[in-house]
Amino acid sequence: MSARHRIGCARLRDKRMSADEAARFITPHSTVGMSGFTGSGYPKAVPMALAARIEAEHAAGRPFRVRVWTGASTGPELDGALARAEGIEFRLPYNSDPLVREQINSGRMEYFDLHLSQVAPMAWQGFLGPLDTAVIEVSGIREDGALVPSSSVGNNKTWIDQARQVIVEVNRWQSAALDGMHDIYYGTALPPNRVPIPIVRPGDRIGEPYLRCDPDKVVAVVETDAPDRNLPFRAPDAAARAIAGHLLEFLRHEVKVGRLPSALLPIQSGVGNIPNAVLGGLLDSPFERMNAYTEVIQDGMLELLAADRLGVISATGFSLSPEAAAAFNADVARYRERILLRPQEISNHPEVIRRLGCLAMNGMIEADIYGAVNSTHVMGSRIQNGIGGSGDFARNAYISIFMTPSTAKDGRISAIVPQASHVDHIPQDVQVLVTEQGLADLRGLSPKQRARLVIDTCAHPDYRPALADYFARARAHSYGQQSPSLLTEALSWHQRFIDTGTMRVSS
Ligand code: 0RQ
Repeated sequence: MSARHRIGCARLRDKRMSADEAARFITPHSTVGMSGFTGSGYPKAVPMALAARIEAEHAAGRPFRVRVWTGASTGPELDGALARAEGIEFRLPYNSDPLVREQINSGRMEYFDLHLSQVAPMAWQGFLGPLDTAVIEVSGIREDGALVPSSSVGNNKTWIDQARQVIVEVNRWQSAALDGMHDIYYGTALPPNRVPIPIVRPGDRIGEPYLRCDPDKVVAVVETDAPDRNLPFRAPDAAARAIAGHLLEFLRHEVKVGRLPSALLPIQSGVGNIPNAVLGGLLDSPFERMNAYTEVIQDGMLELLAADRLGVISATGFSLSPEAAAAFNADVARYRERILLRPQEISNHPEVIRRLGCLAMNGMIEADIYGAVNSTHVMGSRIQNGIGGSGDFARNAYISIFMTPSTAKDGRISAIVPQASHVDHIPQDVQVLVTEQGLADLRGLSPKQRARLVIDTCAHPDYRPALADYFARARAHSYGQQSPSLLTEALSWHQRFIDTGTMRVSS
């Protein structure tokens, strides 16, 4: 495919260069805002060239690290390559790369984990500091220099606006038919000038299909032809199928008693195999044509769209298996009218989520008996990924649902604990907990009522006696009886795993 076809703007065509040349615009200790959201639409060539340059500088004894901002997680060519080169000094707002995780947890990298809807507003407010360079993957450049986004939007609008200079990667692997799918809203402002976001249905288009970009700011255009990360999904195991089953039964019941319409309310589904299994379950469900207002489109969402079970999906990026990505790329035109990719401050906007009444379904690491949820920190201190959009959706959802297998690490750890070792979602933001053991509907229950239900319904039978024993003793000896707690013991529950490698306790 000719450059003319993808790069319509003659001025920007003249700025084409190699990734190595483009990476030279990035200087040590500077801040780089990269595109990318859950492995889609991230730049692939410039970060690798930057990593090679950093390695060369380190080999010559010259320190070289940068601050990296993105939309969410990226891929091995970005986070992986830069971490391998020991090139990231500071990272925000979400990461799932194992090398980056290791460097954060060993204290070698600073990580600012924040609600995904708040990244752009914080950048506008100036709290994140100046942005030196934006590196943005697009699927094309129009004659007037406007950018056609690729498979995610994330924070691209903000990075382009705020950066001193812009490097554009034009990726031919991304389908040209993505043109027209995006909805870039330029109406956001800071208080006191904020106005309502005019979305009243998931499919409402309120913005423009392209990213505005001043061609004078563009210092380099790099052509690529490389796939998104596209990790395969595990086939749902028995636990994932059981969780999906409990959840679908719950939703059917809510429809039956008139608390949900027969097409449900717009669904939001988090990342991971269990949310994907739930989407698989919706394929055969009795609900009428549904809609999704979510942040990531995974395989299960596309299947629902293809089967006409979903009408419209509003999101900010894709997270597909290689097969689903290939199938989607071959058939984008078929989906274009029914998928909207928006900036993440809109896909995750609390006001819109609250107005639409989303059904939020997210994974978790652990929940305590009162319904506080830990989504981010294993044993209270090791970051797994980050809060991502789970907080944006959980607090504002019509029903906020969290799910996990009842045990982790081959049964050696209970995902239901006396007290969460770290709290991302307070009990008020957690209405339904689901494990393969069962579903606890916590709405309208006091903390003590919640505790009984969570222990009896969600905990694995191996851990129920110990949890029930803890709760009984807390009832007898706690300082207060609203949320009975034996503080030292509650936290030593976690310490037991660190000391002995198992949380199993005989009761
Ligand atoms: O460890 O990697 O060593 O095997 O944690 O666990 O079971 O693979 O979990 O992929 O479903 O992710 C919460 C992380 C769950 C995810 C989380 C260990 C376990 C394993 C991962 P290993 P699984 P999943 C929209 C919404 C926050 C962001 C979010 C997440 C590893 O859902 O990142 O929701 N959520 N965004 O063994 C000790 C426990 C454990 C445990 C699991 N209780 N104790 N270890 N593990 N439970 C999307 C975005 O925002 C972009």
